Amino acid sequence: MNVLMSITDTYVYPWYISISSFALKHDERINLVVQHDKSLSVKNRDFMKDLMRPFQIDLNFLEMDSDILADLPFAKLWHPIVWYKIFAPDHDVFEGKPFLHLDSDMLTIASIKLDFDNFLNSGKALGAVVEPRLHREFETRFQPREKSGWYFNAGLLFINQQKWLENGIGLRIREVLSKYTELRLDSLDQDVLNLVFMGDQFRLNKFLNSHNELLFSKNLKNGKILHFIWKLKPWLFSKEDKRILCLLGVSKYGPAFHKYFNMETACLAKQDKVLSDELESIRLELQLSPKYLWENLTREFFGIKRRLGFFNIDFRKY
Ligand SMILES: [Mn+2]
Repeated sequence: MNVLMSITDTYVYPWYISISSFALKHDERINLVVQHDKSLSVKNRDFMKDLMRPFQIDLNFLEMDSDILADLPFAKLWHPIVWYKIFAPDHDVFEGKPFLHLDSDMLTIASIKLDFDNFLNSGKALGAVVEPRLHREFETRFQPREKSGWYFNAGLLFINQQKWLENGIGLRIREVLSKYTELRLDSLDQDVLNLVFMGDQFRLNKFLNSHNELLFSKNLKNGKILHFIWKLKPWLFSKEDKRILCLLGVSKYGPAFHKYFNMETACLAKQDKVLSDELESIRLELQLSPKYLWENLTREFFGIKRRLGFFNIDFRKY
């Protein structure tokens, strides 16, 4: 299984949760490539290698050159890491073999078997999960072709690199990035991909990318991979974030969310001191088995209170 992820220094911690939970729930050996630039230090790269030792993961790094954005003024307004995943297939990442792209804000909560066969047989360059929340909005904003149609979330993607190159997707991405000057602030790369594909993508099982916003719907019961979309990331919660969440009207998720996540967990990605203390504790725990790591650390990272459980998901089983 070939997996691609992109991160910066501030995402080492959630990245670890994402890939370790994925590895523990997926029994094939993982060939992992992490895309990064200068925003991921050598020290952290070494640390990530240490973290991966207990797992069936071969970790390699692909340092991206931010010059790929040089002729795209709009793209340069955001951190280059936003765009790296959409330019990845233009690099020889996995010797032309199909691969999975995984965001670093995803938690694999049930056993998964990722079957690429149907996707490859479809002849499509991209496989993704529908994003119903934004679909209607996308239609009005970008007026895609009549017949086409469904907006996808770009957190988990199947990529057929050969088809991607054959169809000149990289060039079309550049065209879109030159044409549009204003995209949704929180869905930049996702909007670009949707504009390029316009519905011409393979539809993956929705449970492979269950949004945390659906935490309280039936979907999560069958969810396999939970995606902490937008700002609803437990490791980013600070008092200010909570205030913003309320202002933006997503507070309806608040009370139930509070019940399962400890909202007082320090903002780990933002507070270096806390982050380094936590990382040090992981180092110590590394002497223990992956099962132990999952059993103890993952739960704690997400602030899930043991006594409360997590709907029908029994963390003790993992
Ligand atoms: Mn994400």
